[in-house]
Parts: sequence; C-alpha cells; structure tokens
Amino acid sequence: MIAVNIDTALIVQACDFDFNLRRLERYLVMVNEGHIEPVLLLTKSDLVSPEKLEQRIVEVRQANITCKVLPLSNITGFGMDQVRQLLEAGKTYCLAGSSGVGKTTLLNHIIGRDVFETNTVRASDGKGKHTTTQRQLIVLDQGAILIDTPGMRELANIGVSSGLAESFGDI
Ligand SMILES: Nc1nc2c(ncn2[C@@H]2O[C@H](COP(=O)(O)OP(=O)(O)OP(=O)(O)O)[C@@H](O)[C@H]2O)c(=O)[nH]1
Ligand SMILES: [Mg+2]
Repeated sequence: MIAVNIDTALIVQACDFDFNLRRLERYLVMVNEGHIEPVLLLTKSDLVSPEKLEQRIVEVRQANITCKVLPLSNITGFGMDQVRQLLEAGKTYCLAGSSGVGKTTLLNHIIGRDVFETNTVRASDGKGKHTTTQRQLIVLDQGAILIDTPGMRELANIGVSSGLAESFGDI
C-alpha cells in the first residue's frame, strides 16, 4: 500500500539510466489495479539528446502503453508548464518511482521553493540514495494535492487481477 484516494498516479522514470519498459508495465498494472489514471513523467530530459528522448517515447508507444507521457527537466524547466497544467484543484496526485529519479525535486519545483530534501545520485549508475523516507501530502496553493513517496526498491505484481487485464488488453 503506497497511498489511498488517488485520482492520478504520476509514474516517474528518468530518461537516462532509470528508463525501463518492463518496470513501467509493472507500475501500470499496479495503478490500473487501483483504478487510478496513470501519467508517465520522464524526468532528466536534459541528460539525453532530443533523438534519444523521442526514441524513449516511441518505445513506450510500441509497448502499447497509451497513457499520457510528459517529458520534463527539473534543471532546464522543460515540460514544467505541461505538468502544472495537468494538476487540477481538488484532485489528488501521487508521485511514484525509483529512488533518484527526481520526484522530490519536481515537487520543490512546483512549490517554487526547496522545501523538501533531495540528494545526488550515484555517478556510476544513476541510482538514488533513498532520500525521501516517508510519504508527504502537500496541498498546493492552486488546490491540487500532491503526495511524494520514498523511491521504490522493487515492484512486483502479486495478487493482481483487473490491473493485468487492463494493462495488457490486447492479450
Ligand atoms: N539532470 C537532472 N537532474 C535531476 C532532475 N531532476 C532531479 N535531478 C537530480 O536527481 C537527484 C535526485 O533527485 P531527488 O528529487 O532527490 O530524487 P527522488 O526521486 O525524490 O529520490 P528518493 O527520495 O530517494 O526516492 C538530485 O541530485 C536532483 O538534483 C532533472 O530533471 N535533470
Ligand atoms: Mg524524494
């Protein structure tokens, strides 16, 4: 159990080391199982070429993943307007993804101040240091509710049913 009463899950993967379609599918199964709308946020777009970013999005589509995909950079601010537009007052959003992908940095960006702690990733493989250790619910000034969560070490789909059918409807 990660959070409850979520309208939209913001599944966060970084464009560089962290990007992994199979893991993304497992997140989608979990989110669909909870009857929650999934949105994929591809962070760290500044670390890959525009061609690589385009290729990532093509790979997502080729895997029959149809959810909204928003590429962004917390460093350059690219894509941040689309993220802001996504967040509706009165709706609850949950950030979920591996450690180090920039969930808390994004939250700080949206708030406009460095309120919550972030940390650098390991240079060799881009892995995070599990900086956020508890779930935090923040009510944004514009009225949307955003929940930051600790980076997940692993995600397996155990005891899922409808989430599987919905995620792999073509099979
Ligand atoms: N280049 C680049 N670095 C980023 C971006 N977003 C975040 N980072 C960096 O990535 C590192 C990890 O960011 P965090 O926000 O702490 O990651 P997190 O997902 O909250 O990690 P946990 O709390 O451990 O789950 C920090 O050094 C950030 O500055 C981005 O868009 N581009
Ligand atoms: Mg964090």
